[in-house]
Amino acid sequence: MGQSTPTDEPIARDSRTGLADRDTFYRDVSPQVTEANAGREAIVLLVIDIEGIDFVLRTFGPIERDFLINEVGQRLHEATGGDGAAYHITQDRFTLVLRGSTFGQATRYAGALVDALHSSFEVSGVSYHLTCHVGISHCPNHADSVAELVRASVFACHQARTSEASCATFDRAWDERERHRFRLMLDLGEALERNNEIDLAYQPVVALETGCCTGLEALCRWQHPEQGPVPPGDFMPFVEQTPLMMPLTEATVDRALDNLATWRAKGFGGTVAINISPVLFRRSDFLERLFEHARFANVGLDSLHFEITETGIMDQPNRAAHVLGQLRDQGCSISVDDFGTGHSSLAYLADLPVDTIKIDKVFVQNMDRPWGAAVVGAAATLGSKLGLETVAEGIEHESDLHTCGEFGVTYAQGFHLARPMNRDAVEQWLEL
Ligand code: G
Ligand code: MN
Repeated sequence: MGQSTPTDEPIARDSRTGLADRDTFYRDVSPQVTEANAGREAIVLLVIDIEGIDFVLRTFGPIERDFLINEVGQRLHEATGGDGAAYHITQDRFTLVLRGSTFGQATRYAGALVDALHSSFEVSGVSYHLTCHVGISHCPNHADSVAELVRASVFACHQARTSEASCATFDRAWDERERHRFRLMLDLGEALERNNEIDLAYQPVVALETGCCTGLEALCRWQHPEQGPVPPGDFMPFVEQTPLMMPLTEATVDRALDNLATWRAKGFGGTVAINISPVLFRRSDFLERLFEHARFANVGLDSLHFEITETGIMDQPNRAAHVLGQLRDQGCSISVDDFGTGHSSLAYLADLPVDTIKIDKVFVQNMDRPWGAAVVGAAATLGSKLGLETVAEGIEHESDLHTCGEFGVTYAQGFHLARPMNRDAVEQWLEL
């Protein structure tokens, strides 16, 4: 008695919840992690992320927010029945530490916590529902430090949110995938600065009636110095979420226009098509920068074609219509890419400033089935009624050309006609 050891120190309480605070959490859990690492008592960390607290702060104010947090803390405390130690570590985040627990017990606790927070809260006389996600991780299985254990459980919360589940256990493979993507994005930033790893492949588009090539679609290829070729599907969806989308598009436009200028000088009369991500429509300088790049190239803007996915257009139809209209005013032509796979309002298509519909390959490759034939036929008819041209993508057999011709499709693209090719191979293919 009288001798003060760390565990005798007064526990810092969060004045809003009555639960122990973040400093106490780290102080308590550090020795438990050391024990677990030494092969003694394992621990499980549950992180509970609450959504909706900030809404209460901005709608009702800080007093109501604190009242709500206090209620949440009380429910968590009651739900654990004193078996685990609950802490309040940030405004929207609580933790529960379970000692010697198995995953099965942890999952049951997580379920109990979710249930406890499920029923509504009274805030200023209003009945209010919160959403929560619980992430679970284990020491020593998933982490060997408190910081790493917190990271693992927070990551598991993200897994739960992404998969629309209320709770999830840390998944190392998922974590590795996200880290890999993150490293790829860092590498892509450097690759764009070095300007020697991103190359373009070109895939011809051919007029069905004449068999002549009227355009080339530029497709990005990334030759990673260590990993070799990275398929576009492995990096494009993630680039869209970063500021790298604009420099990547600018590099593509520069390269494509530079190549096209050479081919035009040798007698090629077609266009070059660039796939544009609709996230760029939100940049106020998008068009200005694009036109600036085109001015430096030795070809007119009417030789530039842009492809935008149906989903990309329909996610922000007014903005898309505005940007596409400006591109068209400058002489560029536009395709709706992957037509048929998105949620398209057909009425909207009639007013959209576009020239061409690219019918998605999933339908073209299933024209021997009633649904494939129905979509290709309907898209061709729709195009012709609206005064739009149609391209059938993914042509892999001679017979597809014939069927598309019968439907009245105007252009075709696919491995049967030509695979995406590098610059030299395209020149040979075009016989320039
Ligand atoms: O969505 P978008 O049209 O931009 O997709 C182009 C992609 O389709 C490219 O990666 C290209 O390699 C691929 N592709 C082009 N032609 C064919 C084809 O005939 N069959 C298949 N399976 N893929 C193709
Ligand atoms: Mn495309």
